[in-house]
Amino acid sequence: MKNMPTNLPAEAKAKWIKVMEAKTPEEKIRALEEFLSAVPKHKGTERLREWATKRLAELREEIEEKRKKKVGSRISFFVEKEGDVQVVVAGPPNTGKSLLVNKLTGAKTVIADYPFSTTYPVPGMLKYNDVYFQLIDTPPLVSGGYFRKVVGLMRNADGIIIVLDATRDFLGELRELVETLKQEGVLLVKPGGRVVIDVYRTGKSGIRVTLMGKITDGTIDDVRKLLESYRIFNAHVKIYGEVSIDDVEQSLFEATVYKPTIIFINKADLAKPNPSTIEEVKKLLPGVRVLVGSALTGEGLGDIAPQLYDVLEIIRIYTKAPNAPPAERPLVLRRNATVRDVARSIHSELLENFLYARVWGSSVKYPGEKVGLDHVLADGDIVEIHAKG
Ligand SMILES: Nc1nc2c(ncn2[C@@H]2O[C@H](COP(=O)(O)OP(=O)(O)O)[C@@H](O)[C@H]2O)c(=O)[nH]1
Ligand SMILES: [Mg+2]
Repeated sequence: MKNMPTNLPAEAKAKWIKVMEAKTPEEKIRALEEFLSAVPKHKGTERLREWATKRLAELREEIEEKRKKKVGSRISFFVEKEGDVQVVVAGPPNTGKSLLVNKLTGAKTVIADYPFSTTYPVPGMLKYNDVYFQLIDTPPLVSGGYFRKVVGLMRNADGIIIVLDATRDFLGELRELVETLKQEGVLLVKPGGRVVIDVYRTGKSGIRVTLMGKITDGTIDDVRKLLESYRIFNAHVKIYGEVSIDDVEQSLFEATVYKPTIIFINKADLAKPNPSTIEEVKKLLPGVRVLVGSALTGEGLGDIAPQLYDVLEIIRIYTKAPNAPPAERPLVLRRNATVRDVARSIHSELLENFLYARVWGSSVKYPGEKVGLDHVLADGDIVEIHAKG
């Protein structure tokens, strides 16, 4: 998936922003079609055109699934996002995905001792530490069948739990799975260098670049120029690890995504997985959490939520209005979130009229300290925003 956009004409670049800004699949299709028509047909743009065409097909399917859901059909692949974070539970056939989701959330999944018993996604809710995790049970990840649709769900999710079966050759099955997912542009391991770009439709924030690593062949100003060539003028670019200017451009196309992942080796009540095989799993997926347990007996299930909390880098922020108690439900953000992220998630006007914030919690030196938009918050902080008017 590397090196997709190559010397796109200004006209095509300017159309890409419309794709990024599109909110609904319908808007996205229209924008993508327009973008595609502005991309010249030559060798250098072949992968990009292929990718865009595939994406169009996926979006059309998504609309079709949504329509099915509306007319009341149970067999729909569309899952409405609910709760704070969405986690897709996926894996080979018959590993215990449905039983796991059922045990963790109480969702009425279909559990059966034959493969392909699950034919459409079923969501359930898991609460931990005031955070609501929407877990989605899915049909098996095998080629053909529902494969592309499950991958689509994974792409849209915040995280993934891969369920394997300890009684089988789970390492071999995982190897195959990791390879196919990579070909689909879904990475389970955090890449060394990573670019995350949040593009804002409104506001006058300009282009902010947070460097938590290094740009190998350019400067922050080059990043700004690159984005401006795509007519992106309001965005937050976060750079982790070592990246090139080309990597920044690639990240605009979201062709490859990284999804924080947990591996759950299930059915430990039937077979204890070999420690050396577990080591192989860890070698295959460096940094990915590997849990062993049993959906049947409940062993290891209690570790899933805390591990999700950790790999998803979740922090909870409790907002409050002046002279009022903090909100009961936290705002769920990611590590390194700032007061600006809080203001923006409440209301864009709050950001525009921002004066200062007061913060209670571990990110400040004393309770109620006054801070600005760039203050980095910590898990459990209470934030009170003061604005004009
Ligand atoms: N012994 C045992 N059986 C399990 C466990 N988890 C699931 N199963 C059984 O494995 C079969 C497949 O489970 P299911 O949840 O339908 O798997 P899925 O196809 O991955 O959704 C069912 O007969 C389950 O009862 C487990 O931890 N231990
Ligand atoms: Mg199932």
